[in-house]
Amino acid sequence: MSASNGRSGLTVMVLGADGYIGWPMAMHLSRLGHRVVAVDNLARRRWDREGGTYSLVPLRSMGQRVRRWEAVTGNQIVWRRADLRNAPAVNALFQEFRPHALVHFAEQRSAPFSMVDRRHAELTQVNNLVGTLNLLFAIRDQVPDCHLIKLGTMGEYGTPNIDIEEGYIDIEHNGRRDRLPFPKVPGSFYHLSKVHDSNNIHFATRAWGVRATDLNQGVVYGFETDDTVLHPDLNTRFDFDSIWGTALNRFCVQAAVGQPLTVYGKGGQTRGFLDIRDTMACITLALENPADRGECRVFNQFTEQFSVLQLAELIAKGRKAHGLDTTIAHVPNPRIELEEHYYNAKHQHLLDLGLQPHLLADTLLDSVIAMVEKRSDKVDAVLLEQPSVSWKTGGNEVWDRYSTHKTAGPPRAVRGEEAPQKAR
Ligand code: NAD
Ligand code: USQ
Repeated sequence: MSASNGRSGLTVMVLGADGYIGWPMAMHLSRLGHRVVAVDNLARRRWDREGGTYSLVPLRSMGQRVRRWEAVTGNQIVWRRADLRNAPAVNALFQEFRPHALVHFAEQRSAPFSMVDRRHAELTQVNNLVGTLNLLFAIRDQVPDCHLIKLGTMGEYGTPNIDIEEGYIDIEHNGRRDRLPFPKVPGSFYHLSKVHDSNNIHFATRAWGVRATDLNQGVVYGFETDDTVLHPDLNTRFDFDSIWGTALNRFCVQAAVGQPLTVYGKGGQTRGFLDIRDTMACITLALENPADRGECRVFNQFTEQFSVLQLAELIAKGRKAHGLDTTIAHVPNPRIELEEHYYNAKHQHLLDLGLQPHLLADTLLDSVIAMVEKRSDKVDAVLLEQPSVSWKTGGNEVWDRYSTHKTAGPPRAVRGEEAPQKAR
């Protein structure tokens, strides 16, 4: 790859850089010496306002974050507000920066949000598919050598009763053999959007010779990286509500405020999990070892698999060691998913590239719980405990109580946001 002739100094666009993973990723790559262009349309701050949700850790605006990053480290991150659905804006970004690689986080990523109603399903799939298509066309037309590193999800596979391979499976059928994309049976309109993205990306690699790495990531936990801890202005978001908060992060908050841990149904739902610091490492490995032209490489990006009940029990055991009692509540499952099933997903490719995982440890759980304890007065108990979206009937009375606007309309300005910048 002409572009990646060294381990640093690449121009990398981090798309979705205002998000939970995108912001630490932008700092991580900047620290490694890459020229980072951070792009986001701040949709997520708007979706928070819409649903009455918020990060437990206070967030600075992107402008404040990049200024603080430069003041603390001397490294620059270029910040651009742009919407990936807007093809001219995407093309303008490519013209201005001619990226060697894209790290693409910029999607609507909540399964419950995608199940609120028809409009949210549409918003999710249009946002995610159109954004990714615009990137693929910009690569084809402007920087064909650019490496697309795309965040997919382990949930694309669902929970089949066979081992889950990394992207592809060798099949023998009626005496003939082929290597085909692994069958995918996802469990929400959000997870489906990732499958559709994967198909589009795979097609673009075959049709145009695009180089792509599709990272099927598991559920991420934790909130601190080597960079977020440098200054409170560099914090990333930490969600705890039932729409945006993910299982382990939510259980830590519930433990910290003394509420029961909300295991949905029997709790045998098994998923792949990883520490946010390992997300940084995996994406860096993908960047430094790019896919070939025309290759659609798929890595399963997680380090350990647990059932949600196992996670709850792990936390309860850890709290017991501190003399504290934690209750586990089996609440009615708002989702349609198997609560007991076989699960064995391969995740060898990133280990082969050198990933050294941070396995889930009591110390990590203790540190997350300690952070939450300091902010426990900021936790809204209803958002924490009561699921607000049912897979069968959509947004329920909790959604109705907290949501601020229920019909589609122009985005409202978010306090603390800067005026939209035109992608030049
Ligand atoms: P997040 O919601 O915190 O961040 C996503 C960011 O993308 C937000 O800042 C949002 O404003 C931005 N965005 C959305 N649509 C956009 C658009 N059209 N144009 C520009 N910006 C846009 O999500 P996250 O938790 O940081 O997840 C990042 C990615 O990783 C997502 O694609 C998600 O599907 C994937 N992922 C996340 C997890 C997890 O546990 N958090 C696990 C597996 C995969
Ligand atoms: N769950 C509970 N109790 C809770 C919350 C969740 O039992 O309080 C269960 C869910 O029913 C599900 C499992 O925990 O079986 C995971 O749910 P989650 O909310 O932690 O994660 P999910 O909805 O799958 O989505 C998250 C991210 C998404 C990412 C996905 C990775 O929001 O962006 O794609 O994790 S994966 O699960 O591998 O598809």
